Amino acid sequence: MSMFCYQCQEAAGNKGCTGSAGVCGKKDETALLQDVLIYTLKGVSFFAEKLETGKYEGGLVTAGLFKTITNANFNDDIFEEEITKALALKADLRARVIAKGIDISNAPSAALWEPKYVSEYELQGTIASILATKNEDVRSLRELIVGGLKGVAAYVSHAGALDNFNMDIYKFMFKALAATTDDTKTVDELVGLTLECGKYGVECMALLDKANTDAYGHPEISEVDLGVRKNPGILISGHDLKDIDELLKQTENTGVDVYTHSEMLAAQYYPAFKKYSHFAGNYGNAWWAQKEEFDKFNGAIVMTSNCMVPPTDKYIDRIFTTGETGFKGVKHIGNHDFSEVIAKAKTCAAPTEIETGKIVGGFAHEQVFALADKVVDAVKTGAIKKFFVMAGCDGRQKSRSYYTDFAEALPQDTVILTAGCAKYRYNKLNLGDIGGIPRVLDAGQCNDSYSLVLIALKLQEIFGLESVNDLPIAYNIAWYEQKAVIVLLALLYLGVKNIHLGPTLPAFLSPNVAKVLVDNFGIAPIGEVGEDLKLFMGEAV
Ligand code: FSO
Ligand code: SF4
Repeated sequence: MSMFCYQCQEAAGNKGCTGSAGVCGKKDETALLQDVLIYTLKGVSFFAEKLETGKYEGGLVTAGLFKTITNANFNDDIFEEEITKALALKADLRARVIAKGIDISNAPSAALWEPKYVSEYELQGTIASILATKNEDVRSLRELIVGGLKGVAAYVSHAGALDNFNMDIYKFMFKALAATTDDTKTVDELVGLTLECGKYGVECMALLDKANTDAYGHPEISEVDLGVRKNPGILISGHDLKDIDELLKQTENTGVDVYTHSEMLAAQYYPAFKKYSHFAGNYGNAWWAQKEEFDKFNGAIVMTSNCMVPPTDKYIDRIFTTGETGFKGVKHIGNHDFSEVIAKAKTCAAPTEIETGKIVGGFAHEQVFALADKVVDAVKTGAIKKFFVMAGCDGRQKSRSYYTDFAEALPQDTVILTAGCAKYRYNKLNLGDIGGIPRVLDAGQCNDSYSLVLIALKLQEIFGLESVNDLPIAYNIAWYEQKAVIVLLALLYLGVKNIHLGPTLPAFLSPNVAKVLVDNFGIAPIGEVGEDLKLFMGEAV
């Protein structure tokens, strides 16, 4: 049995990664264990759905789903441990379901699997494989749902780190995961469940937004330095704000500066973090350039979530993981105790400068609402003709230069609304401003796409429009991993139409499922910059 994975945009040949390793560096054995973990969590969910369950069950499913997101965890030992934990929970839930006299005669193999030894885990790979679902439309919808749930899990996990939970989201996870094992579900039912997943996408982004802003205040317009200072540094990447909060506290007065990387750039916009004088700027670019940039950073590096690239020998001894992130041989930090990271940083040279200058961000919902009059005036006077939501992810494929070219080609009377690491394709260009409103408004991380939704809904209200689709907003979204899947499903759930998705449509969309999305939501792939621009600006192509 060899791996088969097609969950991200870089799936080999836009079909799927097979053989000994995926494009992301995930090894065959790891991929099989991930499949078996998901399979086991489906079994857990089959029983959990039938019971009054709590935080433990939801937390375990969330953690497991998050660990299997692209570029989150590459450590086989961790996956074996997670499967063992999930099996123990499953046995317990099963006993509780039986004790209640609930009929389980329709239990799927995922619920009934009870291996005795860890050595049996990998052997289950064939049965747990995505390819075990033979009907390609059913498989496609199942994977769309599981992908969306992984995105939900990531956001729920970051909210949970700040003690924010929502049992309804956990319950939906159980229901949806269990449904992906149910062979009686029709394609229509699975389409319905996919849209319901979008509803919980909105809920989990709202939950995380509340968690982040309650704890750290509302993001505000901020200038972020791209250069370096003279002290040794710690570079923190990923999405977890609780981690950077603790790191900033623990590094105070240590002579070590803290820099953000990739998605952690958004931390620079929060009042609670801006107050620290040792909080330096943002170093580097989107996740995929990390091998070279981490080498040049010289100091300690903390990965709080995906996207992690398998580290090179040049920095493997100074990189650390937290949360659900992991890599064999890389020290994992538990309980937010960063003392080892700080000790390591003190032995390192200061970062090598790779860029200079500043960028501006912090345009999350409250900040944009504060500017609403200015923005509305600009729209009314025609100074702003159109907004382009260009949120999502960046990736290493050359074809992603489309997004830089597209941003550069946009007319001067347009504004880009962005969130996620997709912005690194254009956030350092000099695109100017419109009457003081920057032409790139960065709301923050991919989950802060929620802010973009709130901004759109606010504009709809101000302009008294019936539908969010009547606004002068176009959607040209770049995707890479499963968090982008849940952001997309959330937008579809909110009724947003005509989203362009690139650089390629997901490999896991079968032709029929892709057709459903095209026919009902007007989803379209990207084309050539000039033609796409004409299409978006409403000019004849
Ligand atoms: Fe990027 Fe990676 Fe935020 Fe993703 S760093 S690609 S959608 O994990 O999470 O945007
Ligand atoms: Fe391939 Fe993406 Fe799966 Fe990695 S996560 S194995 S690159 S499809």
